[in-house]
Amino acid sequence: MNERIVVGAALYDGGRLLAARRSAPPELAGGWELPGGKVEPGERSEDALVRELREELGVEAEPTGRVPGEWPLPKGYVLRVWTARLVSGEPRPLEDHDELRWLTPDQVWSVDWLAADVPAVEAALGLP
Ligand code: 9L3
Ligand code: MG
Repeated sequence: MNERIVVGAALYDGGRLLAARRSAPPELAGGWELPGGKVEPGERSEDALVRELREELGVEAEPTGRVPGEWPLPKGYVLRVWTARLVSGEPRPLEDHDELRWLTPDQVWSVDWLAADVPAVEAALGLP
C-alpha cells in the first residue's frame, strides 16, 4: 500500500509567498493553496515537488527545507510542505489554478486558504 502523500511548496521570492487559487475540482475551486500535488509511487518527495511546480506553474524551483509537521487531507492523504526558491521562470497558472498571488507577510491571511493549508502556512511563515 502506497503512502498517500501530497507535497506542497512554500515558494518564497523576495520575502513574498506564492499562493495559488484552485480552479478544480469543483469542491475546492476558489480555495487558495500552496502549489503541489500527489507523490507518485516510487518518487522522492522533493522530486515530486519540483515536478509539480514545473507542471502547474511552468517554473524551475529548488526545495530549500522541510517545514516541520504534516496535515491531514481527505481520503487518507497527508500534506507535507517544503520551502522552495525560484531557480528560473515566472509562475503562471498552467494547471488546476486560475490565479496566483505573491503575498507579502502582511497579506498572507488576505486569501481564503484551503483548510489543510492554514496550519501549513502558519508553520511555513518566517522560514525562507
Ligand atoms: N491539497 C491541499 N493543499 C495543497 C495541495 C497541493 C493539495 N497545498 C489537496 C487537494 C487535493 C489533494 O490534496 O484534494 C491532491 O492535490 P492535487 O494533486 O489535486 O494538487
Ligand atoms: Mg496540484
